[in-house]
Amino acid sequence: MALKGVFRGVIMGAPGSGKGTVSSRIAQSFGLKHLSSGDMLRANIEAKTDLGLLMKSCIDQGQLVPDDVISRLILTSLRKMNQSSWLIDGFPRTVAQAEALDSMCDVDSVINLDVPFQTIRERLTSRWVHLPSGRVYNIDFNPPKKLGLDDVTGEPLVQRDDDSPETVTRRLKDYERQTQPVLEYYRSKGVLETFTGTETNKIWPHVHAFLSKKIPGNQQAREA
Ligand code: G5P
Ligand code: MG
Repeated sequence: MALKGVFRGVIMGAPGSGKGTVSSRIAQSFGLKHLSSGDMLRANIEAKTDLGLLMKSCIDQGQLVPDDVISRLILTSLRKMNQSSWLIDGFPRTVAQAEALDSMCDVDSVINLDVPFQTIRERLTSRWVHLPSGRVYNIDFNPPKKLGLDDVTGEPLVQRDDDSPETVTRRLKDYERQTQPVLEYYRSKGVLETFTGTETNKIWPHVHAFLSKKIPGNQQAREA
């Protein structure tokens, strides 16, 4: 059910298309809460929770975790945010997950980042992440101030186990097979908005302009 004054968004796109990068800009500009399914799973692995231990090999190999596991994790977090505006990154990734989300609430907009696979392959080999916060760097695009260290905490950055070239190939194939039908699902509901390009800095002003029209006026949008 739609809630007046509250924005509920999803950001989609192939692995490495820039969902995390664009989400943090959206969260900063529009004051939305950002929920990343991948960051939540990696936080569980890092904390060695039962869920993390169970899902680690699946994630490292670039396979999707079971629909019921991820749906429970995300919907539980969303319920705690009841009156807030939010943006989910990385969920839903199958039609079954989209239906689970629909059973809880309507989504106002789905932003789809459409980036060529060759561009993605090049990006992911030079991605470095700060696991506790989910902050993402790239040696060419947005390097950390000090090589190998997080800008905010100074803690070490790591490369994700699922960013090896073979695993990236598998993730891109799975995306085509399992996640592209979700785009169709949202297109048929009239909430899908696609942004195509090879550079986040060129895509971002269009995303900003689009959301400025969609997000209720009580959230002050900062300049793109
Ligand atoms: P995740 O964590 O959701 P993916 O595979 O969907 O992982 P990923 O890899 O996190 O997505 P992204 O967030 O789309 O990519 O991209 P990003 O990190 O912002 O950008 C990628 C790199 O490019 C970064 O280094 C960034 O700095 C750089 N970059 C950005 N823009 C530019 C640019 O313009 N130019 C250049 N040169 N570089 C740029 O999911 C991980 C795993 O968790 C499980 C699955 O196992 C999944 O594989 N999982 C789920 N399983 C089932 N269902 C779900 N819903 C699941 N969600 C997660
Ligand atoms: Mg991400």
